[in-house]
Amino acid sequence: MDSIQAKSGYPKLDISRLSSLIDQSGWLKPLIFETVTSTNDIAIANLEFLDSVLGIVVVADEQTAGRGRLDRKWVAPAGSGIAMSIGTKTQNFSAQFSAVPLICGLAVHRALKAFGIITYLKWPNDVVFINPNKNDLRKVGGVLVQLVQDSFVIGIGLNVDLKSEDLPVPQATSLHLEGFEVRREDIISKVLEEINFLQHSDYLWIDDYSKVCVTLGKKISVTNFSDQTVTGMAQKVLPTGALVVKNLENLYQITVGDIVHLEVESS
Ligand code: BT5
Repeated sequence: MDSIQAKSGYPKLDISRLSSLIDQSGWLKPLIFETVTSTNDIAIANLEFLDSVLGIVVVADEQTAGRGRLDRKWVAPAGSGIAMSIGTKTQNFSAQFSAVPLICGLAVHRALKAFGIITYLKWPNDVVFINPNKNDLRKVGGVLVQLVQDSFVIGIGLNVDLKSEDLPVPQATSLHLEGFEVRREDIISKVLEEINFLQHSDYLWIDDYSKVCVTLGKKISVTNFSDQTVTGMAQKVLPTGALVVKNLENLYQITVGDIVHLEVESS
């Protein structure tokens, strides 16, 4: 399987190796595909497995309709990165829905750190590198969590081998472009291990999340679904996952929205 090239020129997933790595995790049923619309869609269609297993994980080489939040798109050529979705009952998670994207972003951060790769988190769900020369953020991954009846479907996208000519947006990057070469199967396995650890434990995720969250301490502007914009200082993250933003008039708890950092990043 390893030697076969995906149609984009990126290597295909090594399905037998990936299956055996996932089997070792002991709690997940793997569903691995060449092409799907969105791994979240396939996970949602297979949630009935959760009557007999603790979790399912859907992995695909290619998504034809990968999704971000708010109907945005997640775009990546076949084989260039990780597209995976985990389905698990909400009762397996000690945190509530609005905190799950943050915890899973932290799981990606922790998994990459195990390979010597230091990433940061932009509230709520972006996994980023800080470019020390230009003081800007480059997005390497994102998390999309859906609540479907009594289950969470946790979608994770990560650019691994993506080359510069295939970048979907200028502010994107990949592990390869940042100088790291790691096999996708190994990263997937580590991310699953971290999610399993974080979902069950009483681990105080907020402290660790806050240490790597580039949004905290920054002057930001955030726009919610109703197009209301709040500008202020991002102060802290609450156990609900909400971001506390303070300005001269008020203290706001933001649970959903897009953040614009109004100052340059410090490295
Ligand atoms: C996210 O949304 O960042 C969540 C992305 C989750 C993708 C995974 S892949 C597996 C699973 N199945 C799915 O269908 N989805 C999940 P958001 O914060 O809304 O960011 C979306 C924005 O990121 C887009 O509007 C683009 O600007 C940018 N973008 C799209 N593709 C990208 C990529 N490959 N790398 C970096 N940025 C990208």
